[in-house]
Amino acid sequence: MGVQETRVTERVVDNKPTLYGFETCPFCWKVRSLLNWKGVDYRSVEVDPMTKAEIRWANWKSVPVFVDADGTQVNDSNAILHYVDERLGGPARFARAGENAEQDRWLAFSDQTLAKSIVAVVYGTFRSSLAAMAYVTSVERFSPWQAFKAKWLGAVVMRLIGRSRAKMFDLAPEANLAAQLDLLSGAFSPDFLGGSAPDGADFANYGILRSTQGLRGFDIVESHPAAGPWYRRMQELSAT
Ligand SMILES: N[C@@H](CCC(=O)N[C@@H](CS)C(=O)NCC(=O)O)C(=O)O
Repeated sequence: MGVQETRVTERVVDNKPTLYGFETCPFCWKVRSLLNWKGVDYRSVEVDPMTKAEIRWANWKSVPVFVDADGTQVNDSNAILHYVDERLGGPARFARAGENAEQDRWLAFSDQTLAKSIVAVVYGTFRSSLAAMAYVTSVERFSPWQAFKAKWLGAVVMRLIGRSRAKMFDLAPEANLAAQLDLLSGAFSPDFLGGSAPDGADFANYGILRSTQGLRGFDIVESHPAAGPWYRRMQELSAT
């Protein structure tokens, strides 16, 4: 987790900071939105979701993996947000881990609560799970046969994961997502979690929600009286 000691300069594309990820990964959207907002010129490498061959070197099993232009490797989305903010795209715009308890709290919320809440909704029925996997397999790097397998098998597996995520919450998935958005938006002060400008937690939570655009549950985000307008503000300023 975090910044790695060994430089991996051979993983840098075009001498630019390089993001290894999946197009549909919620945790990758966190990083993309921050990189865009800070105007960082970066490259993306699309990782094959079945083999993850493109990150076999990384000694880390999930995406995103970030490699700075000097070969510095950073693992885990929240750690990458801090690294990018501290090192790239001009002055730092928000506090580092441990310096702002509120930001730390909402960064953790993005992974521990919001990400799990959206999975419970997106994969809340077999039909929605199949629709999500149809989308995922149409945009990710799959061969036609892999895509077919991943769509149907993935829909079953993800439906089971959706069910297990739903069990983590007292409310039904849709009501739970709305309640989590109530909680999140209660912390806007007034426009963003960070105040009048976004902080790391805004990008973390926005990124998670951004990955649901076009999928089951996105209407709950869009129509939420406070989270909807905040989502649109985040989308506009990050141009994602
Ligand atoms: N805590 C990690 C979670 C990342 C994560 O779960 N990524 C998923 C894609 S959305 C992944 O790579 N899953 C494949 C695997 O874990 O094998 C982060 O924030 O970066």
